[in-house]
Amino acid sequence: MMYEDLSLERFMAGLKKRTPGEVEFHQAVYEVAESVIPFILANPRYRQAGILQRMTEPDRSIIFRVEWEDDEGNIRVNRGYRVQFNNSIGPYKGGLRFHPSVNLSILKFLGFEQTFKNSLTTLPMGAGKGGADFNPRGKSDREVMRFCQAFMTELFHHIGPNTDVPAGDIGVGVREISYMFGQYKRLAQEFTGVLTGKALEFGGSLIRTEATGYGNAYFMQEMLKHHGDSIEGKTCSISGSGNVATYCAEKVTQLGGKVVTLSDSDGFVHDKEGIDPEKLAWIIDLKTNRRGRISEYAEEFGCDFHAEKRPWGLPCDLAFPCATQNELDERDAKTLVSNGCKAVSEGANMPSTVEAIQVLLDNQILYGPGKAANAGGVAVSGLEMTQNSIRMAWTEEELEKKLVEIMTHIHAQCARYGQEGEFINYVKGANIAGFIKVADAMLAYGVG
Ligand code: NDP
Ligand code: 2IT
Repeated sequence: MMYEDLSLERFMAGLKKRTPGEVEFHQAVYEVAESVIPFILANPRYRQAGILQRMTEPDRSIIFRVEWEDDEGNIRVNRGYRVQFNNSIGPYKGGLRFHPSVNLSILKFLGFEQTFKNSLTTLPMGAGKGGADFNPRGKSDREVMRFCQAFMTELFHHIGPNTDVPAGDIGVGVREISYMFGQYKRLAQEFTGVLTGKALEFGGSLIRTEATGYGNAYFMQEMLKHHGDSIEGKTCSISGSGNVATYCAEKVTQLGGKVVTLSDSDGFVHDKEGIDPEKLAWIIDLKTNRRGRISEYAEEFGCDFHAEKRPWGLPCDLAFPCATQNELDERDAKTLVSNGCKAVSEGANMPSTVEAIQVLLDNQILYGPGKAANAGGVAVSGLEMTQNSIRMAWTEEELEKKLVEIMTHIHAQCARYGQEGEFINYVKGANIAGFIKVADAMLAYGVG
């Protein structure tokens, strides 16, 4: 494609031709291209340098075999990945996902989103994403350990504290990071902060576990504050019951909201009384230690469980999708709007479909896209890297203050580039603000 021909339709047609079948990747690029192409056309230096074409091709994608032995002595084979997307503004940085659905398209969408998210944090982090089609569900600790070690035995060759710094994502929490860090340390024969989300005993940062969920609640608070409102007294629906969802629930409750739902891939619980801190502690224990199902909450606390359903059909003031991609579709968005929902803040990556986003924007719902609203997690990962480099650990108060400052700053950047009359289009704002820093660095480096 000639750069003078840059239009959304032609750009997407070219991308789809080069990456057939990568539907999640196409979706993530479309959402960015829609807002960034008009900006590029207004700023010809980006167009002439082919920046968007270059940004949508990862620096490299590494795919490898992971072989391990289960508790019965069977040899098992999985596929491991690391997509190193863009290191223009810092080492590749982004999570590892262990889930049976993992494929190249999903990791490319996540790595692409990470480029803009990491740029928005203002910290010096490039973008990457990786993982495996390994399903941790039902596996023993020893099986998870053997898998993590086998995975790291190959990943080891491709990462390093100044090269690529992975962290957690779906199916990868502190247990998995610890096994992988241990294996990296054995192979490298040195102690370096090559992963973030580590346990506190060996270089982890306070607040990292909580950061994505807390950051998402703070982003919602900031959107509401900017429009003369607050979380106080609001009925809140949250999906997911993992790392992001549970700490989002914790902070939303602290900020005065009433959380009435959480979910997992089997369905959602509806607790009309609100999920208070005591009940939430029970859920965190259920999910991180006992590794049970959210339906057990309904049995324990006597509330409703809706099997195979998502929480968006219930009336709520605020919605926080915190489970996975494409978990909120056009119909869900219409239901939220007709039930009077005021704002949606995404803890998950790309939880809303393109059609759902359009419904929310058309109805002037305050809509915080994941790359802005969930950036608190990777931001505190960046702060973990800093603490590892200076060999110091900051206090919880210092870190939470920095997290709040970063989320407030991200909101301000979105407002700066997304203001449309009275309305703030946070999608446009996040995409353009995230784009500029990376694009300018790429321009400065020249081509080659
Ligand atoms: P966890 O593995 O801790 O929790 C994931 C939750 O989402 C679980 O409740 C899980 O249910 C549910 N879920 C996962 N896949 C599906 C699916 N296909 N359908 C329905 N429910 C599903 O992951 P996180 O909380 O870390 O991640 C959640 C989201 O947040 C992801 O989109 C991730 O990319 C994003 N994110 C995470 C960050 C982090 O720091 N961890 C940072 C920024 C974004 P079940 O147990 O039944 O599978
Ligand atoms: O999607 C994400 O931003 C993450 N999973 C966190 C990445 C990180 O490096 O902390």
